[in-house]
Amino acid sequence: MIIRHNGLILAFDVDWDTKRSIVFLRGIMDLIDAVKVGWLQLLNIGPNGIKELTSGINTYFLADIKLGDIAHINEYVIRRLRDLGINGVIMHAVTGRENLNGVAKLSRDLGIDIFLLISMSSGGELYDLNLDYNVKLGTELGIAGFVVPATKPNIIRRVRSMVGNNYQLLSPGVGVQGGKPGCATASGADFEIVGRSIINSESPREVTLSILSAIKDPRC
Ligand code: FNU
Repeated sequence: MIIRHNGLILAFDVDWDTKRSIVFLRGIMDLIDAVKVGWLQLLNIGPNGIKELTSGINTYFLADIKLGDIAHINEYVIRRLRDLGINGVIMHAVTGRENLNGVAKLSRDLGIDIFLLISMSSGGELYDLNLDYNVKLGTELGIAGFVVPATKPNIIRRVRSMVGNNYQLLSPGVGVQGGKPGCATASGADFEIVGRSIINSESPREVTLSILSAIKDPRC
């Protein structure tokens, strides 16, 4: 479970080296509840670099590799990510129960949270056609929560109404992709995930603060 102080997760989509990454993160760590890393880090600083980040910054690290393979590969990846200091992982729902069952159990045993991707901020029409099925699948697997798009507030509301308060809903698509800051949490998400609006800004701290005020006092 991600502890909610501010309701904001940073999508840390950068190809920077670990030193620059750590300096940047230290500048806004008090404003965000988790750091989402993924392919950019894996392909640039690699697993050792990720380990340096998770050791250097005291926060919740969410790996967004949208994992979606057969069971034994999924399980290998989860174990490796755990060794790298990762706390939670985003997985595709589309691979289905047989590929997710074992990994869901393994993750609980290892203390890793699984967040199931069940609707995408752009496209993803096959997901949206099967929303109820995938939500039910997630609740039966015993995962930590779901990824739901800020660009589709009706879907956030629908998923929240289906799962109650027992699951955390993480919502990307805020800012550059069109979601208005504050409106995903106002629709029922626990966290908004924001990347480029913060990272590419001249003053990341100010932008982050303005997103936090929108989350606190949404105008949707
Ligand atoms: P930003 N992301 C997304 N849509 O954008 N994990 C999804 O449906 C999804 C995601 C991630 O637009 C995306 O990979 F499931 O710069 C990126 O890291 O704010 C982040 O959310 C959005 O970044």
